[in-house]
Amino acid sequence: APGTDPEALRERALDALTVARERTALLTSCVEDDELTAQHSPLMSPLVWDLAHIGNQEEQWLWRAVAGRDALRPEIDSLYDAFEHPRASRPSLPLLPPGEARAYAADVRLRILDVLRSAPLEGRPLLDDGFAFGMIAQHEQQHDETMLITHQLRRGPAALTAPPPPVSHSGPLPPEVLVPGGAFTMGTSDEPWALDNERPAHARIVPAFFVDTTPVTNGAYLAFMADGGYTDRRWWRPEGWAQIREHGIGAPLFWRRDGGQWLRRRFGVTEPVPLDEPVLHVSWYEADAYARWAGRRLPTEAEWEKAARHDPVSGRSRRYPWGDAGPGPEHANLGQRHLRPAAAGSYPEGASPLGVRQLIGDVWEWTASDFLPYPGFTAFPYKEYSEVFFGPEHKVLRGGSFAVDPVACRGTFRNWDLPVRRQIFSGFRTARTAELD
Ligand code: AVJ
Ligand code: FE
Repeated sequence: APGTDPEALRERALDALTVARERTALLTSCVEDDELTAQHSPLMSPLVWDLAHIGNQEEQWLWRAVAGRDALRPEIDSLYDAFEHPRASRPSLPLLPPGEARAYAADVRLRILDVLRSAPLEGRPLLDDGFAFGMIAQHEQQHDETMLITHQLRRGPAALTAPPPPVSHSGPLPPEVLVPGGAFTMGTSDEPWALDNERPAHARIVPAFFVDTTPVTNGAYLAFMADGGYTDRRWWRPEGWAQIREHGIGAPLFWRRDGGQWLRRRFGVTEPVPLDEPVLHVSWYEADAYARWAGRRLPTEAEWEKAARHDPVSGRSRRYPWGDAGPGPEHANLGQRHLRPAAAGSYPEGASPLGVRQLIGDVWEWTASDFLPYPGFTAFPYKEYSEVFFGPEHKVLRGGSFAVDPVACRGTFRNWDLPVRRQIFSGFRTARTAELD
């Protein structure tokens, strides 16, 4: 298993925490302080809330739970408790102002670097393999993605820039790939920093199915739109139909029609919608409607994971589609290196054994499945990470977007959201059951 050597683990934890903090610093320093306290969208927290929440979560888990120390600022805990205050109400809370929020997060971090130098990385479930440090690095990176969503919703000139993804297309691809039927191992019991909802490993029988080789592109999605997809009730779940009617939705979020062409706003820049890029900012209802229009369906979560992890030669499940090695820039579009998905068909080196591309990175992929616990699930270390969200109201997303850091991305990683959500970096691919003969 990666990192049984304690010094290597310490190094890995230090690196993960440092990378996360550099990203947090970028996301909270590329705009003026008054923009950190502003409400850019009622869907999101002010950026300064995320910043202090990151520090507070680190204090609660690493300073108090791991190191056993007393609370540094117990009076602020409730301000940064996501369950006490809905996002829309956070701007009116007496939040720490930007300077204090930065100083608080930095103070916690200095203490934690000290804790990390001497903490035993075994002997307690929270410490085994440095889990708590990995969990907190993943937590910070998840909020960094949330802050990037806030940046995308923010009006005004661009605050962030990044080069476009590399062009790595290798010629025409088959539109779909057959994944043979049979059992595979879903979830994990030995990935050191896997979160509670990814555990335990268990056998799943998945009948044969076809899955799209790449995520659905803007060009394909435009064909659905041109065919009246948003005005034909046949394709829509009743709740999805109600949402598009009520809000007058007729295109992915951030799109705007300009004469004969579609434009999109992306991090402060307006540009023509690129036809070969995976569609982004669609709800589960839009993904579901597109799939029905195409005579297909969304893959189940088990199908997605089998496509991403099952090696038909060895019969075992890999950590990533390309193997067990962590993601490099040649494998996947991750880590906010680029502020957009790469063209469909990119990253040939990141393909699965059967040739499915871009399962990791680019866009979060909606699946057909509700967010439910695996058999044998135990909440760890707290019920509010996963358990309180289990149920039919949340749909699972898989694979991670360009905004996900590698530390919070693997073949087993599970994300979830409400089916109406569109501001997240969400896209999808479709599937169909392989008919038996
Ligand atoms: C797993 C992305 C749905 O952002 O709501 C952050 C992650 N949990 N702080 C979220 C999370 C607690 C979570 N998601
Ligand atoms: Fe959080």
